[in-house]
Amino acid sequence: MTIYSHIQNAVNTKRKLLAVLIDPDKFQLENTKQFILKVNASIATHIFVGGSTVQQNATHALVIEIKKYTQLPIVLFPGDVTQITGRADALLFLSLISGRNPDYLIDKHVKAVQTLKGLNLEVIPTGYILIDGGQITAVERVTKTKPMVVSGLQDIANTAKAGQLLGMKLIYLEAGSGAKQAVSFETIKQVKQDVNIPLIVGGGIKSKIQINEAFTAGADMVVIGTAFEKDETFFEAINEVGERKKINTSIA
Ligand code: 1GP
Repeated sequence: MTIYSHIQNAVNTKRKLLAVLIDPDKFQLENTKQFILKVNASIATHIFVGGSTVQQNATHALVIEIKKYTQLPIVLFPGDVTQITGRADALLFLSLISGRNPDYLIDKHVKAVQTLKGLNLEVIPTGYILIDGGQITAVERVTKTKPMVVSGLQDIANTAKAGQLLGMKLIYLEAGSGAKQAVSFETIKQVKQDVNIPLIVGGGIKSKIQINEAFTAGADMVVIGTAFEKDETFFEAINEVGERKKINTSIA
């Protein structure tokens, strides 16, 4: 079974998913074992690897190291073509549909094709929507696109719907790593109402209350990076969010 069908399956059976995001640029390779053992013992269901700017080969080396210690699916969340490695299980093929920069709408994807040839990597087309999180984040800086304004609820939902109609398999609502304000309850709710593909939400989520709020609003998967980077005791805190219901991670 593919990573995507596992996600769909979780959505259909109303199981919520949680991804721990590891940015190779901010992570010490020698900490991998102790960090991943904490991930394994938590309610996390996926490991995402990626960042806005990552040194060449750092992602590949990190994914190999992570794989030694976990059965959880490793999904690439790349800021750039150089972050693609066949050692991961899947790739979020992100098109930044909230922006109008052709580089992040299609050009990076064209450049990725040569790298993807011959790799046994599940590619999941994902509509990536940057929403104002109260400060300028790395995504905005690197992609040179403006985030969507929080007040434009219907615009955000229409953007997500357009992504679905273009054939994208996931929608990712992103407030930006370390955002002051996470994606709002109303935004998640509106998008969930208008699209019927799995919905990922990330950026600035750093408490159990916020995780539950995102899930209640309609997020199928929540992504958290900074909160774990800053304080690994957060792993224990989130375990009270819900019972661990691990999805079957075998890949057909
Ligand atoms: C960023 O959505 C992710 O791309 C996670 O954000 O680092 O704020 O958890 P945080």
